[in-house]
Amino acid sequence: MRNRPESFSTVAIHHGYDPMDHEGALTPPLHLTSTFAFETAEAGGEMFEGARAGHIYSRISNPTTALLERRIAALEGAEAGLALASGMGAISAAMWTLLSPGDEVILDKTLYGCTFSFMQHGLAKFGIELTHIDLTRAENLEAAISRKTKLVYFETPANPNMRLVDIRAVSNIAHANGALVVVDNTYATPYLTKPIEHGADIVVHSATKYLGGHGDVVAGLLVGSEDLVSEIRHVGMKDMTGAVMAPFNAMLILRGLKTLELRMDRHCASAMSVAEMLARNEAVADVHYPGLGSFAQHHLAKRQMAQFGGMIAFELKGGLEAGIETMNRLKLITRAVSLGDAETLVQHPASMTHSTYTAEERAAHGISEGLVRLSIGLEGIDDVLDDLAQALPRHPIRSAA
Ligand code: 7XF
Repeated sequence: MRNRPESFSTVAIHHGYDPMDHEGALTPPLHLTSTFAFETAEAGGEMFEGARAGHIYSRISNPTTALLERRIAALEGAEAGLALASGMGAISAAMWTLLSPGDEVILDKTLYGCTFSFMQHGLAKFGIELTHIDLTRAENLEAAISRKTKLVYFETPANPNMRLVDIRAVSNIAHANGALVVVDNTYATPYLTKPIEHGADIVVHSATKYLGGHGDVVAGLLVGSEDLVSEIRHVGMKDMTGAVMAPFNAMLILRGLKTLELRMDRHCASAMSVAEMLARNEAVADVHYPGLGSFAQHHLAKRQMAQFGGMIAFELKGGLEAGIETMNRLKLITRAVSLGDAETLVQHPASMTHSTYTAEERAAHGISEGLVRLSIGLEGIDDVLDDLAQALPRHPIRSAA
């Protein structure tokens, strides 16, 4: 017997499925069924009571989504997983389940636009108190946390400005004060960071991104302990949001996971090349990429991430106007929101993904108006570099010295 754990790709390809249990089918069957037959009336009643295992109805569970749930849990190093209709479905189902009026949530300053909006305008409407602090300095949490703090929530790297949060340091402080830690791991994926191993309680994903990987599905996942995930399944997903993942979408995510490691290796290597090229370009004022030595949290990135990811944010010396002009000159790189696809995508957070913030809120939350976001895809790197080079404002390239 092996005495080492299976490698990431092996888990992503095989975990939780034996073809011999399914007439030899190499690919897991797609269970397109809304409901499941009970052998007897008593058996059905027992399943509803929780006294007997089995599938009841596909808003609660389904064999195809259940396989995906086992796989994402194994990849994240968690006890259990849950598949939901979208990343926002995962986030909202978790929050509705875990919070009550009067509770406080402490959040990092920078969050994806609709997450910010859900918290600020959704949760706040129901008497939940939201406190944004700069979690890039864990000591800020020590000062802000109190008995009413139920949960600490952040993204690392954060969308769109790439800020990192030290998961271990924040989790230690949160747990010492009785609060749960929820991490959005969409940018890193479990291939680069496993937040549960650093102390997080729940990890949420927009599986629309790297996990699916092909830009053809909107989906969400979350993982955590058996108890928390079961509660979120039966309260947040089943009753409060109904944000259940369709079995067909689970099949697409299962397919995407098989190549996650290969794709992430390529995304990371190409993003490093692009970040270095941008950092050398005279027209560029700032490049935010955790792999660059100049990145303020480069040391944390090396400690917490296996590689530095496929996302880059940058600002031009010419500011917003130069950024928009550059975006419009791109020929191969596609102007589109979303990320983690085979295609390299470019978007302008202030007017697109983060337009849910007011201009004042963006300023207060560290999202500058001129920021341009790149999701580096899987094309030949020279083609991506050439496209960027022809689109950037014409300035002499800085000498290497
Ligand atoms: O509900 P979705 O599957 O779109 O996921 C929401 C979501 C949650 N967390 C993070 C870190 C995300 O980036 C997203 C979706 N972000 C896309 C983007 O930033 O381009 C959405 C396009 S408006």
